[in-house]
Amino acid sequence: MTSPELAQELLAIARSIAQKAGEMLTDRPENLTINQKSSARDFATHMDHASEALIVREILAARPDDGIVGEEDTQRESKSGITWVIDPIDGTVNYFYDLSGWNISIAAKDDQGVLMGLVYAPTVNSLWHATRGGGAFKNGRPIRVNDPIELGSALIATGFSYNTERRKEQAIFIADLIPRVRDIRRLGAAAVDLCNVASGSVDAYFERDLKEWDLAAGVLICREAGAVVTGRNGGIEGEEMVIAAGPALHAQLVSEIG
Ligand code: 2AM
Ligand code: CA
Repeated sequence: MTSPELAQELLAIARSIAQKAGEMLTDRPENLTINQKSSARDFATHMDHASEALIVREILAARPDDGIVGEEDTQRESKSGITWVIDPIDGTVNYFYDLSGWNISIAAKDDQGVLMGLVYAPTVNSLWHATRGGGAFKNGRPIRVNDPIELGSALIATGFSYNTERRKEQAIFIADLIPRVRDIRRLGAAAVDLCNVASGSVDAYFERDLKEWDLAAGVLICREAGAVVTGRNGGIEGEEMVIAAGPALHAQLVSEIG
């Protein structure tokens, strides 16, 4: 099977799983049990765990030899060369408060990187997907990043770290940036922030301290939509910052943030 064929097969599996997880999560229980992680702002609900269990069960039913990395502790070695990278709820704080934008992020990677990425956000009726070399789509329609955009007319999404010291630095940085851009958005779900760059609903996004499962699907979707996505130093792997925008604005942001 060629890579594009395999990517389409993985996409079909991801789409069906995301739909099932989306239905389960949309049917919100009255009470959510929380387990706190690094701070009061970093927690998982029992629905994060239930969603991950559903996604893992469905992936293994379809492709038992694939590896899986999931935020809520799934770690399976791949025997097939394909590894899935999943965030069962991205934007858990939004989910907890019943705010829109939380999403299910599902990516699959091979030895050359991410081959397929899908982000499903039922509360905003949006499903973004991309395959490597195959373009990016929102609800089945091709999407393109906004470019060229000047810093002064840019709508920029960002997020704040769970780490208290880092939040203070970020607040100071934002105070300096706000007067020089169109406006700032803090929507609360990294994968949707990236997808919003891809489909032109914001002009750029930057955030620190994200993990592989926050980024895997959204970064491919952004790049396939023509965005440049890097850290401060030009890469992503191992970098603590992600900056996503059309080429012109990306270059301006790298010099601002760097
Ligand atoms: P989560 O909901 O899966 O935890 C909030 O700014 C966004 O960033 C959410 O998508 C959140 O994902 C993600 N995030 C992941 N790691 C983070 C961290 N260390 N600090 C802040 N946000 C983080
Ligand atoms: Ca999560």
